[in-house]
Amino acid sequence: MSNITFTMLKPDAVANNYTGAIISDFIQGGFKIQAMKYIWLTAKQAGKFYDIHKERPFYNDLVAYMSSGPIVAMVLEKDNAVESFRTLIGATDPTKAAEGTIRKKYAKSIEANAVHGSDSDANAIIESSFFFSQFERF
Ligand code: IDP
Ligand code: MG
Repeated sequence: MSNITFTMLKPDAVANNYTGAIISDFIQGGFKIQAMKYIWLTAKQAGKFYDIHKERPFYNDLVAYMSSGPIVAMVLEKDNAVESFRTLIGATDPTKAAEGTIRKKYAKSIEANAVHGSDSDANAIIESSFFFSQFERF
C-alpha cells in the first residue's frame, strides 16, 4: 500500500471551468497536493502517457482528446491513495459512476470523463515521474 496517486484534470474539466470545484473535492476527500502543473500536452506526449492503451480501439481518439486543450496534472497524497482516489472519482463511464463521485458530477462522456486516476502503486510512481522530476527518486 502506497500513499501517492497521480491524477490529471482532463481537457473537458478544465474547459468547463471545473478546475476549482474538482480540486476542492480532492481536498474534501482527504487528499493533500504534493505537486501540481497546468500544461497543454502535445499529441506525442499524450500518446506516450497512454502507451499502455495503444492496442485499444479508442487509443487514437484518446490521444487527440487529451491533447485538445490544457490539463492540470497532480500528485496526491493519502493513505491507500490509489484505491481511495478511484473510489472518489467513480467508474470510467460516468453513466455507471456512483452518485456523488467526481465523474458522475463533472464528466461529459466515457472518453471526456473529467479526471484520470492511477490504477496501481507502480503506475502512480511511473505517471508522477512522467510529469514531475522529483518522483524519479522513488
Ligand atoms: P480509467 O481512466 O478509469 O482507468 P481506462 O480503461 O484506463 O480507464 O481508460 C483510459 C481512458 O481512456 C479513460 O479514462 C477514458 O478517457 C478513455 N476510455 C476508456 N474506455 C473508453 C471507451 O470505451 N471509449 C472511449 N474512450 C474510452
Ligand atoms: Mg486507467
